[in-house]
Amino acid sequence: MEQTFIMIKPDGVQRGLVGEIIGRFEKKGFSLKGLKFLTVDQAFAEKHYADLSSKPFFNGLVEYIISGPVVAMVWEGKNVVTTGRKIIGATNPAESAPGTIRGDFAIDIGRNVIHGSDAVESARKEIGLWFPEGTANWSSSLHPWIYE
Ligand code: RTP
Repeated sequence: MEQTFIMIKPDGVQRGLVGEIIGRFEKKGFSLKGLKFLTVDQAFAEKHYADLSSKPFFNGLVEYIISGPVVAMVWEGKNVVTTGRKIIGATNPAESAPGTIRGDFAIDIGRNVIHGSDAVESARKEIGLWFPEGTANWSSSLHPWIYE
């Protein structure tokens, strides 16, 4: 089954949105496969955002991500990468729809609360970076009530 990497950024943690965000993924029916609470250093943040290293906002983005603890998660389910991005909402909260996480809880693009992998291949890379030890191996007994 498909997996995605989701990170609650330092602003989401500081604002007490961890339970709310986990609840949205759980209530949708996705399964939690990995979860850790940690503060990353500059080298790690630069690796995570390596694809954006040429962007003018890169240094500010790295500074923001290392400014406090984050919640790193792996969620699993059918189409979880695409659906996860829909639950999260558009990158710029000015354009994210109400009902999405960013639409409901964020205003500025540089404080947009949460990250979600943008493709199956980047999810695989990000999960490998954040969870080199691997993820939990379990299957929800609710599957027959979520999938036909
Ligand atoms: P994310 O990786 O965090 O899920 O975000 P995304 O794919 O929706 O957006 P991406 O273009 O990959 O940008 C990564 C993060 O960089 C910050 N950003 N700031 N100041 C700016 O113009 C700007 N643009 C992007 C955001 O925190 C964005 O989530």
